Amino acid sequence: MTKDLVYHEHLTPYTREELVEKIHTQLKKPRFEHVLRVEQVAMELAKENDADVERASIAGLCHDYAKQRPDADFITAIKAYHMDPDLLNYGNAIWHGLVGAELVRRELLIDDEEILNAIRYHTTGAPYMTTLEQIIYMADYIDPKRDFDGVEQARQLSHEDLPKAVAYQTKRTLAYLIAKNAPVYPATLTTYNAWVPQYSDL
Ligand code: DGI
Ligand code: FE
Ligand code: FE
Repeated sequence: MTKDLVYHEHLTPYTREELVEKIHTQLKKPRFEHVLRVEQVAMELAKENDADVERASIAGLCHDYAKQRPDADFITAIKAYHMDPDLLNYGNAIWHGLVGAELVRRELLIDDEEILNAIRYHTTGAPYMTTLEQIIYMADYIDPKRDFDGVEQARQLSHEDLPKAVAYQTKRTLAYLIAKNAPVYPATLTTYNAWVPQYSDL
């Protein structure tokens, strides 16, 4: 059972129960329940794609760890950890993954670079993503409670052809941002160029 998972010690010193408790203190109920669902979907996708189910569980649980932190925490972290100052031109949507991964590293004592990258890239994607990173990117998007135009197609693709699902989400998200005149973080465009043009039928 997921509840009793004890993670390998090189991934985190905590049991799943302890990690869930720590995340619980950071997130209000709807967001907390979202991360539990994302964990379950991520574990399913990990089994289907021969990826590490433990890493999928940890990354699923931690992907939105920093989502409800005040802006000031992110601004402090960007400066303290000498991150790209261009980040300061964006907001929570971009910070909670890219900067949030640094908070996860320090506060949840997770050192595994693949888990941290999965958290880092879960919103913007990246030109190269491992299977686990693709899984977290998709699991977040297809959370069973999400209901938006295209989500069924995204769910189907996620189980049939993971890289194509990544391309699908990337295209949809960019189109959505453009439609509402939102600023596009440069990594989102880089992800688009790396994943989308190879498909003629998305
Ligand atoms: O944290 P979640 O709500 O579970 O999901 P998420 O981390 O994938 O996305 C958060 C939001 O970020 C979503 O509404 C889309 C938005 N987003 C994705 N890429 C960009 C972006 N927003 C801006 N401004 N620029 C981007 O490049
Ligand atoms: Fe997120
Ligand atoms: Fe999320």
